[in-house]
Amino acid sequence: MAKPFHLNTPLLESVGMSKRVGTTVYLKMENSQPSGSFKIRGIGHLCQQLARQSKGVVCSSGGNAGMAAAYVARKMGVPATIVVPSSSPQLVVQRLQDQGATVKITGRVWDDANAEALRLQETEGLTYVPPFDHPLLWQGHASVIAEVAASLGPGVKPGAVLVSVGGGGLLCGVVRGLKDAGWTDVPIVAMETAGADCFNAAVKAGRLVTLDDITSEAKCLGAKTVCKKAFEYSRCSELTIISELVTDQQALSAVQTFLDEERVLVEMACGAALAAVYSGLVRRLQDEGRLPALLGPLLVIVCGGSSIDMEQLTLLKHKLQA
Ligand code: PLV
Repeated sequence: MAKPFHLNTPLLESVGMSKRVGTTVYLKMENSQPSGSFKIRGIGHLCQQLARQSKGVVCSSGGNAGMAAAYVARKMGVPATIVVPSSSPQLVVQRLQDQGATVKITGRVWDDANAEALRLQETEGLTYVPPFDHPLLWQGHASVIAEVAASLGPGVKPGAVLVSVGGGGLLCGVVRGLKDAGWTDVPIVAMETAGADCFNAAVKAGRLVTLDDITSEAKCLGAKTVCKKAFEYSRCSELTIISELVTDQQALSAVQTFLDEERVLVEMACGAALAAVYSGLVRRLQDEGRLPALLGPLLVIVCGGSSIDMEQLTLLKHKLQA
């Protein structure tokens, strides 16, 4: 098999988070991937399988899937077109262009950009790279859990895993990884922000739900419909997937605390998962008996994200904390 594009990222113990939760918290630092997020795992794998002979790839993205596709395409010597909605900040457009990609801005939300990417696949004969809904992506993302298992060593198993959910690709990859490791009894806490909550809406309704709009500032969680596989996993009796929401303010506040305590800047999509610790949600789930009171090590997938810098952080602070 070809050498993967992703790195084996550090697994760090967080003293600050461990103190809050009362058990050891491990951070899987996907922010340190070359493209700035976990997305490169799945997208690198998918492109190695599907884009070798391609005349070009086209990816619809809130930003980070695009960053991964642009990076991988550049390394493979294939042109990349990334379609983003107008809600993606200018800084990510610039970063995509710096990776050598052609950027097209279409529509207001990711679903609009995706329609355009699918059109370009047809009219231009480009290889379509989906951001979250493909078995090859999930297979690639599963490597994150395999690495954690190798880092923790035999006999150590997480008590729970914290992940952010946008379209559900990371969630599906984590489930696959847990299955491969023989860890299907490990509960997953699936985090979204209110206003970008297509997974939570589906879990509550007992069917796939398409949101009217994305009103959260966590734009990279902004798919209107979660992928079918993620929904199916939520109903699978072998798995425990707890779907929870935080507010934009909680996600942003988590981004700031994480920057202060861990010295790492991530975007709000990632802040949604971090907020489960900082807002006391994990403690509440333990009090409610939905997570064990005596919890084994908590694994937080620090999914990362490139749509953030100090200017964007200040802007979000003014917008959300006014
Ligand atoms: N972002 C996708 C989908 O956007 C994208 O195009 O970049 N954390 C970060 C930093 C992300 O960028 C994403 C997805 C997620 C978490 C959620 O991953 P998913 O979509 O696989 O559930 C609309």
